[in-house]
Amino acid sequence: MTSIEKPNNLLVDLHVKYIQSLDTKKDDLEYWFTEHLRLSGVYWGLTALDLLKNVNTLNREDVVKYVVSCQHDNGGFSGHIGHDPHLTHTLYAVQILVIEDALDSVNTEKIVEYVKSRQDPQTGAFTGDEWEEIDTRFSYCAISCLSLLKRLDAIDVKKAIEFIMLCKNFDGGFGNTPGAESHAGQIFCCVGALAIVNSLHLIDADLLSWWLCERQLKNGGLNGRPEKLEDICYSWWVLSALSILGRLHWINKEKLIEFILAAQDPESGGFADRPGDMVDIFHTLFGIAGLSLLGYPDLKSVDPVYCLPKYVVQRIGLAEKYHI
Ligand code: GRG
Ligand code: ZN
Repeated sequence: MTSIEKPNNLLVDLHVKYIQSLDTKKDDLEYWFTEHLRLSGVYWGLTALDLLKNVNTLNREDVVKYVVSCQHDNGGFSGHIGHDPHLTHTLYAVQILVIEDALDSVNTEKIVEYVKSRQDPQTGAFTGDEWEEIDTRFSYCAISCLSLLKRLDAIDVKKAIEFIMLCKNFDGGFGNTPGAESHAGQIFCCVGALAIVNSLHLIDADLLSWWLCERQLKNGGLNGRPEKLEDICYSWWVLSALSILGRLHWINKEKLIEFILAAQDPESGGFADRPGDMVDIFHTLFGIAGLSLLGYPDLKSVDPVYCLPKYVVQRIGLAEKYHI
């Protein structure tokens, strides 16, 4: 693609059509290769559609029925029917149900039990599933999920915070486990989780925000750590953290908007990881959510902590409390 062909405005109708088309591609090999990600795809697609003011494009009844079919006896949700439950998919399921205002369609007490069972009482860390991998991603999933269900009382929040703080590095950032390199994805998780449990004071906001705004490259895009390539999804992982820390103005917004818009497919809709690459639904959500954080016109506002439309978070009565 030459620079002349790069889109410079948001192709709303094409994105809606692109997301809608994903539902009907069951003959594609790609559909079966990504079967384990089906529930995530629904979360990414539905959230993107809602931000684009087109939430009704997906049939509510079908969406809710599908989510319900992914719940297991232990309360957790899997990425598709017949797969194993996982904490990440459990959060996505709850997020979808909150968007659709349909939490009453599932057994939420069972979800609480499942999330609680993933916490190690000794360290406060969370495992994603029965394979017991530990990661700050899972701390976020647990805390966000229980906060949406208003059941943070079910876990040891103090211990959960202690584990997250063990993953803090000298550069102000966070890694996936203690001692691991800072990465913007993990930073979103740790800052988001700390925001939910009113512990942003534990972060060195200036130091971390400096590291985050250094992620912007000459082409306007953001990378996830030093010496890495720019990628549209960091428009979410980096910007959400800067937004929670009240320092979104530390990056060049115009250049980033230009970079994000250039990653749209001008023919079939959707966003790629960077201009010229193939689109996918993951980068489509994070391109749109990034633009929403940047105040791009005609988009609903996104909540930087829950990665849900703000009106949805307000509807369930969760106060916006992300102030350092
Ligand atoms: C509700 C938005 C939301 C998230 C749920 C699953 C999760 C919680 C968060 C994931 C955070 C994370 C680790 C994001 C990073 C994803 C990513 C682009 C990984 C690529 O890492 P590398 O090392 O790529 O392959 P780089 O860019 O460093 O080369
Ligand atoms: Zn990416």
